[in-house]
Amino acid sequence: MTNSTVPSHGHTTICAPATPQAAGALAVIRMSGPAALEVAGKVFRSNACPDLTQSPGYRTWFGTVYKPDGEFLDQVLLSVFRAPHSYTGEDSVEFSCHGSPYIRETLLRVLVENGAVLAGPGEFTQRAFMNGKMDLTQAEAVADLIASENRTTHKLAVNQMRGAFSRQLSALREQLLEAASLMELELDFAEEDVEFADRDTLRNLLDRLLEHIDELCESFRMGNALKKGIPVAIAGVVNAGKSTLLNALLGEEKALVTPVPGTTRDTIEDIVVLDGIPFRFMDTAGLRTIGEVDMQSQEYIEKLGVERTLETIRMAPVLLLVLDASRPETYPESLHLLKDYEKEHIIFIINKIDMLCNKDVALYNFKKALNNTFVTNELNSLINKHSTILVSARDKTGIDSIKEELVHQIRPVLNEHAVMLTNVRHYQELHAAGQALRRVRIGLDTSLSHDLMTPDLRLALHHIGSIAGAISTEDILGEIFSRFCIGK
Ligand SMILES: Nc1nc2c(ncn2[C@@H]2O[C@H](COP(=O)(O)OP(=O)(O)OP(=O)(O)O)[C@@H](O)[C@H]2O)c(=O)[nH]1
Ligand SMILES: [Mg+2]
Repeated sequence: MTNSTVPSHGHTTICAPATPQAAGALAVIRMSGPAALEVAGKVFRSNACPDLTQSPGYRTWFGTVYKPDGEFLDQVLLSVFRAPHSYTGEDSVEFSCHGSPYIRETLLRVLVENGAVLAGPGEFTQRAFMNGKMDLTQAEAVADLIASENRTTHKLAVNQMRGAFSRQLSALREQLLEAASLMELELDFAEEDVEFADRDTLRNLLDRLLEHIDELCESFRMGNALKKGIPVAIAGVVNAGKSTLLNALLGEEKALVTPVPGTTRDTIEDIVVLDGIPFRFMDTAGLRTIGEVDMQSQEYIEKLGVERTLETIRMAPVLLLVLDASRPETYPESLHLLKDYEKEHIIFIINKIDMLCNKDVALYNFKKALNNTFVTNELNSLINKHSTILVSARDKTGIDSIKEELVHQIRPVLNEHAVMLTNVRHYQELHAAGQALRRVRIGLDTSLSHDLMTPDLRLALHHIGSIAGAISTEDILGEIFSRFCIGK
């Protein structure tokens, strides 16, 4: 279904508070729709503007709001926006009133009594989308912008809102259309056995498209992680000082620390923003091998903790592997973890360094354990790629180095992509488009006739079109806009 078949919402005039439902210095109430100026004019009096319906756009008027019984309610500023030069593309007004819950509620009630209806979540933005003020990715970015809590998520939302992703989608769509027209041209003349489209040209075009789509999909791994903070798993053998390290990184005593091995059973986490990047540090249960155990036993609980740890390590893009410098005999067990989990970002933390007189011994033991665990090639890549930091979590030494290293490793990943996918819907559509295109690509290599490949090409176009909302259903729009706050 295309935009035009989705029922227009423009026939009603909607109103809603745009500021939080709490007392404050000021509150903003916005109203949008064909009767916005007429309804506002019924409750607002201003000597400077006796007839609001005649007001030009981009004007702010000072005046008074009266209740239907003629009683004074508040002195307000009223901003006027005329269609199409408003957020929604419709005639709109914004009341800046005093931030009393009573004034806000009463003003809203008066507007409703005069013909406006209360807006649903995201309805202003949905109207902006319907009226062609923005595409769906930009509308979704508005919600992300409102939710952004740090420099990185703010920047991602702003980029998307300004159309960086939309432009990439347009480029993809154009290339897809080019491929489709090349194929359909051949299809038209199929009976005459003429091959118009040069299959090499088509092949190159598809390769470029796939490369672009894959790069965008790849960016989702970090983009998605960024929204809730990039997960950083703190893992290692029991009693290595993982919880102490978490507390030192957070600057608060969040996790329980005791000398008893196996203290942490559940994953404990919190977010720290480092140089504008949110990291979600996750303390885990210490690793230890536990065989078959009785479900009623204490060990069974520990076993569940270890299983949860392994899952946390699996999903986190960054791993802080904590080694206990006072127990070098546990290094092989910790390092063994790296055989099962291939990670781009690992930082080796040699903890409890305060217990050793000679720090070089810690490094020597570590290198020896690495040597014994890995064959040369693996070892070289491990040592070259990942850094080792000597730490005393107890004395809080080396903590800043860990933070610096995290930013140093992650910043380039964030800068690597011109556009970073953060929205699961966009990822799913792009992934599906990529799969369809890959089938076309295989078809080209196996000399499949074009008429068998065009449905997949059309399918890819459909998925790309869905992202920006050129093709959308009411269900999808409902799902997207219901997540917005009221008044946006
Ligand atoms: N000397 C010294 N002791 C430390 C250091 N870090 C942690 N410890 C001690 O080591 C013991 C275990 O610390 P935890 O932080 O609970 O260790 P953990 O790895 O979370 O342990 P589990 O949750 O049981 O796996 C506690 O007695 C800590 O005080 C350190 O840097 N130096
Ligand atoms: Mg612990």
